Amino acid sequence: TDTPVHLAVDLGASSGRVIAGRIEDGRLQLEEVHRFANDPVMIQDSLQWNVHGLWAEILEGLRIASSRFRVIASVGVDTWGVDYVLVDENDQIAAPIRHYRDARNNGMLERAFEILGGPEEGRRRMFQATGLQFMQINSVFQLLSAVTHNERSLEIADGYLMMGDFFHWLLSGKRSIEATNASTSQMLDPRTGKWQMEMIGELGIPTQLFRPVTLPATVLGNVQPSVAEATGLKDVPVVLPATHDTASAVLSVPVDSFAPEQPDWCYISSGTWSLMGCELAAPCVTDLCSELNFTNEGGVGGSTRLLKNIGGLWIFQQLRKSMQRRGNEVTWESMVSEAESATPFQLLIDPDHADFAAPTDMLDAVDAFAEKTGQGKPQSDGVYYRAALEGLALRYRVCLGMLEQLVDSEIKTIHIVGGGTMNALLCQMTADACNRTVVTGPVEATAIGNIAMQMVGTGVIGSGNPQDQATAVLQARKLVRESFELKTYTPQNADRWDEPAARFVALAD
Ligand code: LFR
Repeated sequence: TDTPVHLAVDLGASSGRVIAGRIEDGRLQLEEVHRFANDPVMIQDSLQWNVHGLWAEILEGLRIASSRFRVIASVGVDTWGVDYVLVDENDQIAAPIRHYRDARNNGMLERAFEILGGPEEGRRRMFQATGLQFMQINSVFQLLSAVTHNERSLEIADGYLMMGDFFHWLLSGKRSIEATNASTSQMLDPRTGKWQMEMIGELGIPTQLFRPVTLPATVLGNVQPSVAEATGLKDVPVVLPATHDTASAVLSVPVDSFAPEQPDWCYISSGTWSLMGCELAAPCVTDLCSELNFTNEGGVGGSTRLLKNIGGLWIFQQLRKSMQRRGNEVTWESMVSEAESATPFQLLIDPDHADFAAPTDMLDAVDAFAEKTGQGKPQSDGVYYRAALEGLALRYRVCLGMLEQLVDSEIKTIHIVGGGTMNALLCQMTADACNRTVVTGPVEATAIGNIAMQMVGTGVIGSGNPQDQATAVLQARKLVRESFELKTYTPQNADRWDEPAARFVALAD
């Protein structure tokens, strides 16, 4: 047909895809054009992203799309957060492009606090300045590591791009730094959206790397000639979505409100990570927020994503890799069904424990954790899989309690979006552990949010004024409700989770 399609390039930490979206008969229709793995590589002693491979896959996806669809209205890229690319004045990549799980970030939190006034004062100042949860993956700690190691690239670099910006730069030849992903760097003021130059400078990070941020829905310009030639896309504008995948996913939560004053719903964007939180009109930079270690990331339409980063399906995914390494080709389905038949609560693990952040082998890491916490070696594979899922559900339960405290409101419904919604066992566990109704879907929330924002930028949805994004968000969410099937999970046997929850809290402390 001649209905214009918008192309979302959606890069997660484990896989990437190119998805086409168009409105047909009042419903948003998606079509997956291309899917590929995103596997980091060890180079010398550092873990890096294979950006050349990713770029080749993106071009391939765009080439397929351009041969399949007659009218392509726009293209935009969203990615995981925190990672970045430094470019120099000759438009060349100035430094290796590292993975946030790289070991060079170890110890950088303490170092940053020290520079900013000592363990307590430094921490307080940094939270006040940025409103972000402290995690050593955050860009600021990666950059501090580069400073600490005297990386010469910092001297020649003259631009800081985050991953989505990087691919937009390759697509259009234009540099931009999009607001939602920039907010994951721990260098932005969440109230103004401006860089905290003073703090950045104090940490020894060159301030000239940072240009003012650009808002989602901005039209960057057409794909550049070399891309047009490689893909067949001609005169197609690059339109900025919310380039942080989580921001795009939250845009697709199928509710009929936007940043409500008294939130009665929360979201979990469920993938390699689980991001659980509320959408607020303004950041919550309070002592309690700092104490509970929640984050204030930038959302669409100027909203704040108050959330907690939870180590999501990462452990479950890595257990599969461990099995494969042992010559055991397990599938997601078989893992879920073995988890289902395992006895509940035999082994409790904390998905946020540092031991699970980047182990060489996840199965060994779980064994070591079980041993060290006196829980004994799991007797079947299903116990490992079940523990990975139960640990998450228990973490959600704790997080929900904190969230209700922070927003001072009762959360009635948990909306789960993203790939994790396909794991029905985990969704039911979430309803049970949290004793709340869980609504799941859409599964492709990130790509949908990406496409929706491109539609705002090109005037397909919204009030016509790209600045008025509240209207556009409500419209996009209505479109999601009318286009995709949602599923409801009602809590069952919630009280069975009380005892393990108490054990879990003791374990995680
Ligand atoms: C989710 C996500 C999280 C971010 C983590 C690392 O894909 O973007 O929001 O904290 O990846 O970048």
